[in-house]
Amino acid sequence: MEEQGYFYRDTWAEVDLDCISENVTSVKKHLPQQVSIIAVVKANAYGHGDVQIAETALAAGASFLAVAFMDEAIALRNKGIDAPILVLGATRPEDINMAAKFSITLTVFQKEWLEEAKKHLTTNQSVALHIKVDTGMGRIGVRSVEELHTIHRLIGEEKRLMLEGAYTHFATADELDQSYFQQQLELFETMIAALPERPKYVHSSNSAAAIRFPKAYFNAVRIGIAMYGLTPSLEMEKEIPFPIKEAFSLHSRLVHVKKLTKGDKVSYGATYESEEEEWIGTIPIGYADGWLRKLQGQEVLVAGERSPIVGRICMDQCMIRLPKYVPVGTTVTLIGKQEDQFISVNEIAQKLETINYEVPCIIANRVPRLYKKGGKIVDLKNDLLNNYQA
Ligand code: PMH
Repeated sequence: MEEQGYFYRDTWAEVDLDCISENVTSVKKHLPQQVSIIAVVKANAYGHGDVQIAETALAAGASFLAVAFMDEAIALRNKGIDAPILVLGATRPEDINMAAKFSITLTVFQKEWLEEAKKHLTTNQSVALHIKVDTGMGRIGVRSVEELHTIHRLIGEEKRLMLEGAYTHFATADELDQSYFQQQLELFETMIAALPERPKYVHSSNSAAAIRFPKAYFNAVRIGIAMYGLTPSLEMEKEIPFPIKEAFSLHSRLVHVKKLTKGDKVSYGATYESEEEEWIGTIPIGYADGWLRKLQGQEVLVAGERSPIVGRICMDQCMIRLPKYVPVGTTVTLIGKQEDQFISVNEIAQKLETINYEVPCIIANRVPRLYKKGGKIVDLKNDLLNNYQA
């Protein structure tokens, strides 16, 4: 984008910040008062926009943020976020001074990491740490009481290191069969009990566990997908006792409309052939925007009706078969609502044979995100704004 808040192509995503806020509020109401919410805003807030989601979540009652990498935490600091931020993933041990500089909480996941990090510590400032316990996710984390004790001792020996938390992550909290979850929870309880003292924050639950398993609350939960209004899995959809509202929608506009006659072809490979007179529209979104070629055949909404994507999806454009003549400039909704029709993130995920988490994440940065509050787009230059106001 040339200028902040301006863009020159009619393809955009809308993120309804009121939905984010309501989802956080609903989760908060569902939890006992002493349980803090850690809003998971990694990967540009699952593609929704890091700082906008962070600010909204904090205003709605989250007290901590979590990201995957220190780069994401520093980006939030540079955008003015001063709430505590936990880096869930591995940070290079030699970068520990950056964590001190930006007041970023790091994850300790192995004793060797901690030994290395301590060697690199040159700052006078302190660094807060959460110990990650691997109870069965098998990704990163401490796997024995012995290692946990060593880590506790190594932290205790260094005044600039502060043990602030301990956590684990469930592999199957969204599945109906609870046996593996139960096993992980029990192991986590054993590991926490083995610590000489309980750190300030003990947390294990993702959205699914925070919705379903009060016994796994400890005193904080890490909420990602539910905050965005998406279900952790189709399996447990029915178990969500409060409404969650999808915040993400995706739109474009017709840039070209034409009538084809029988036998005319559309797109690479000339694989689509019109069977009769057909109105075909072109929209400026393609696989480089994350609208992947596998979405050929997926329907989009035009003038409140479903229209299929026909022919191969190109890098920056794709074609749709219109129900009738529709003028250039008409809004096409690829994800979201039009009149009484709705294309959910889950519908797109199903077509892509993947999970809903992936969908907003893969919509490229090339697609500008517009933010809605009170049903209106905010933070956009006035002359553009008129174009996008519902
Ligand atoms: N905590 C950790 C450590 C995570 O990795 C995630 C999500 C969350 C909390 C939030 O989970 P939720 O979105 O289900 O609420 N991590 C990932 C992941 O690595 N792949 O998909 C989701």
